[in-house]
Amino acid sequence: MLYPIDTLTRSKKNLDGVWNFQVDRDGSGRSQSWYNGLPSPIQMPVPSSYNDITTSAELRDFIGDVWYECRLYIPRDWKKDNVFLRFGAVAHTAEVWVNGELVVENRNGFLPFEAEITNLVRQEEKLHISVRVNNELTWEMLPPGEIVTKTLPDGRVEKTLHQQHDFFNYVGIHRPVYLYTKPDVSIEDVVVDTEFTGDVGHVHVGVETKGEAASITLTVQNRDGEVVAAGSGDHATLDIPSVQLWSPNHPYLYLLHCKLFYENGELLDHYVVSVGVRTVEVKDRQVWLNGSPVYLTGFGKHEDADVRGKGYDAVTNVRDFNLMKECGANSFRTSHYPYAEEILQLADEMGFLVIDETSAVGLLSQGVPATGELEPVFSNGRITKELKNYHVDTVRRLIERDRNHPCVIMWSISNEASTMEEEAIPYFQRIIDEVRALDTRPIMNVNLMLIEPERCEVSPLVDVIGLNVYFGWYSTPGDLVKGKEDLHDYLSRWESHHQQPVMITEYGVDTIAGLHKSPPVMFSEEFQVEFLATYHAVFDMFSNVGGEHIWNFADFMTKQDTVRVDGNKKGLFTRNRQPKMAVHSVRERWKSLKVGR
Ligand code: BDP
Repeated sequence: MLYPIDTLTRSKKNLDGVWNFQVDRDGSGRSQSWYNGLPSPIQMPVPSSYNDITTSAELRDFIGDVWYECRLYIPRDWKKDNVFLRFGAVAHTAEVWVNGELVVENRNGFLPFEAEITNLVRQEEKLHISVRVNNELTWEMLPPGEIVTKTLPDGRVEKTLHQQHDFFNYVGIHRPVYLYTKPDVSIEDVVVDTEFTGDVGHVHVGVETKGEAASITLTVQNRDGEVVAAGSGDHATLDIPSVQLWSPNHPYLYLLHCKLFYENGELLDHYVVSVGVRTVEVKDRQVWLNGSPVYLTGFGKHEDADVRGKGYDAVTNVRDFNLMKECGANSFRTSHYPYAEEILQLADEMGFLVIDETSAVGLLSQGVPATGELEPVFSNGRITKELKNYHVDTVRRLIERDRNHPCVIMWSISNEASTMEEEAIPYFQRIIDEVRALDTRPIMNVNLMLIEPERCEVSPLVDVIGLNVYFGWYSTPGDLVKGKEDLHDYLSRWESHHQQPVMITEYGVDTIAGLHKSPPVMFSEEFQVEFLATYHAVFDMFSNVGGEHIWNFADFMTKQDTVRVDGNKKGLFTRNRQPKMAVHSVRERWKSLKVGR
C-alpha cells in the first residue's frame, strides 16, 4: 500500500483536526446505529491518543469501544477519480463506516489500512466518516494481552487489562487520516532495492500496475532536479553515475519518478519514491553499511509524549531527531511496534539507521520481571496458531510498508520472547521464512537478560542478536561492581556460543531528573552517568558487540505500578525532551567513537 502523495495524477486531503468522539460504555453503539451519527459527542483531536485529552480518569483507563466521526465535502475536481480513505494507524482494532456503510475492519494498531469509497462519494453532499475503536488486547494479536472481566454485586461488569509490556496502552486514531485519489489505470506498488559497483549506483525497480498502460517510464532525479538515470518497463535497473551514497552523515536522497502512459502519450499515473542508494550486510560479526563496518549508537524509543500519548506529532519527532543528532546517535529501534511512516520519512531525510520492530513484545510468561523464573508459553498452548498468523501478517504488512526506506537496515521480529523453549523454533522459523521471502535485510531478535545464551533456541536462526541488559539494576540493584561482572560474564557467554554480532538493544536505569546523590544511588542522575559508563567500558571489551542503544531515549508513560513513578524514567531525556546529566558523557563518547571501533 503506497503512502498517499500529491503528484501530477493524484491528490490527497488530510483529515486531521478535531473530530466528534463518544465513549460506548455498554458497547451498544453498533446496535443503536451510531455509525449514522453520535448522539452526544465531545471533541477529540486526531491524530492523538484519547486517554490524556480530558481530565477524566475513567476515560484514561476505559476498556471497550469508543467512536469517532467527522463530516466533510469532497473537492469537486475529484469527480472522475477513484477515492480512498486511509488511516495511518488506529489502536487497536477499528471498524470504519462511510455514509452508514461498513467499508473496512482492521485488527492491527500500528499499521495502515484503507478502503476504496469511490461509490459512496456524493459530490453535493457531505461525507460522513465514522470509526469504532476498541482497545482490548487478546493473545491472538500483538502486542498480546488479556481482559479479565468480573461482575460486581450491583451487576456492573468490571474489566481489567492484563498487558505484557510496561508502556501505557494508549489508544485512538493515532496517525494521519487521508482521503486520496488514484486513477483507473494506476501504479499499485513500487519496490526499490539498491547496490553499487565502484562509483555507479544501481537502483533495481519493480512496479506493480492495475489496468492497461501502454508504457512505463522510470527516471531518477538528483537533488538539483537533474535526471541522472532513466529506464522503462515494470522491472528495470537504473544506473546512477558518480552516485552519492546514502548514510547517516550524508543522507542523500534521489527521487524516482514512475509514470504510466496510454498509447497516445497521455499520462495515466505518476508516483514518486525517495531513494537512498546504500547496502547493508552482516559479516565477520559486524553490521556493514556501504561496505564498511558500522557501530550503532542511539536509542530504543517510544512513540510517546505528554498529552498526545502515541498520537503522531511532527513537533516532537523533529525535536527528538535533533536531540539524537546532537548527542552523536546514528540509529534507533522502533521499540516495540512499527512507528508512523512519517517518522521513517524523516529518518531517511535526516540520516538515521532504523531497526524496524514488529509489535511482538512480551511473548513470555505474564508480568515477568527482568529477573526470576520464566514460565513456558510456546509449549503450554498460550501461543496459538492465530497469534502466529497475526505475527506473519504483521511482518508482511510491515515489510510491504517500509522496504523502500533507506533508513531501515534491519527487521526486529520480536522483543523479549520466551526463546529458550524448543517449541519457539517452528514459530520463529515461520516468521523468519516470511521475512526472507520478502526482503534481504538482516533479521534481529531481541532477548531479555534471563535468556541464557547456551539455551537460546531462536538466536541461531537470526543474523543479529539483540540483548536487553539491566545487571546492577533489576539484578543486584545498585551494585555496579557486581553488575559489571555479570554483564561481562553474560556477554562472554554470548560471544562464545554464537557467531552473530550482538547488539545491545537496551541498557539503562530509571533516573529522576534533578535528583542528585553523592555517592551515587539508584534513581539519581549520578547513578545513570555511572551505570552507562560502566556498561560502555564492558562493551568496548567485545569486538562482536555491534552497537549500543540506551533504554530509553526519553521518559515515557507506563501503566500505574509500584515500580513506576509517573512512568518509566529511564530516558536520557525527560518526557518533555530536556536533557538529563548523562547526556553530556554519552555525547562525548558517541562523538569520539570510531564508526567501526
Ligand atoms: C525491558 C523491556 C522494556 C521495558 C524495560 C524496563 O523490553 O520495554 O521498558 O525492560 O523495564 O525488559 O525499563
